[in-house]
Amino acid sequence: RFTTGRGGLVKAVVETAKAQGEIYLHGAHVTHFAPSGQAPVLWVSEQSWYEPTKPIRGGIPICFPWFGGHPSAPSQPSHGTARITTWEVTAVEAAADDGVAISLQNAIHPFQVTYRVEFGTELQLTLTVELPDTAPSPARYEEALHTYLAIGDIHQTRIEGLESTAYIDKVAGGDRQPASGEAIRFSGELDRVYLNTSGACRIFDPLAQREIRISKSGSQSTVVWNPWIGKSDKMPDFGAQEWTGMVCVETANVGDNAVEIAPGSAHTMTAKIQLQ
Ligand code: TA6
Repeated sequence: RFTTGRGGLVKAVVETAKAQGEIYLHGAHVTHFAPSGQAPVLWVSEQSWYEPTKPIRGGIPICFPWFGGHPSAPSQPSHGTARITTWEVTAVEAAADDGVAISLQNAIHPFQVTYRVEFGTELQLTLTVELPDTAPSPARYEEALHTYLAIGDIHQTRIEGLESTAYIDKVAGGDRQPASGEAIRFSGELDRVYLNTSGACRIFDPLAQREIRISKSGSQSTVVWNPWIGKSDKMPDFGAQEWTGMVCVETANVGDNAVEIAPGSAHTMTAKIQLQ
């Protein structure tokens, strides 16, 4: 079944033999993924906006064509325009594991962007960016699938897979830190951009008794973020105490890993989110 909701919110209710659940797309923004019999994998704030010109606080917003603040125009929206513009649904088709795949496209100058969300017993996201051959020169962009995962308790959560990767610590003013050599644990706001890493991450959630694995291709950066109480209290679209039940693990190409493509070429980034 495929129904269209308000404000560009598209709700895909997947009723198939193996993978019963729902995904919602707000402008190509998956906000819900719950394989049959499982608690939701993605987190969305109870206080989120659902307005076409505002990003949803949760799910998997697409950050594109820049990450964070605009490099030269501070008045531009945080994390680019992809997550606050309307995308055209170009296909809804059967996929593996009796799942469904939804394809969308958007033109974000000077790029043509296509996005495919494949919902089965796992969630597969494919973002392809093309630069038309009519473009006068190569073009550079940043991208991130800003994935908000639902977890039982951030205090007990640990993330493995990034121990041997240097990172930029945005809480420490953007200092570059060497690889930590240990799993990520949380005891305060954590906002890190891991660079030059193509490996998978595993998110261990003891309270919910589950492990989520995120593998990727075409991505060199991984962003990990929890705002903790101080930062989340300052965000009107973030409910009180919600910070304990979420963590962002983002498949990305940002900063030194930004992508540059020539006219007539394309680049694809994929992420696969699996419950172990
Ligand atoms: O991905 C982490 C981050 O860049 C944080 O620094 C924080 O700003 C977060 O994204 C949320 O950004 P937003 O613009 O959605 O409020």
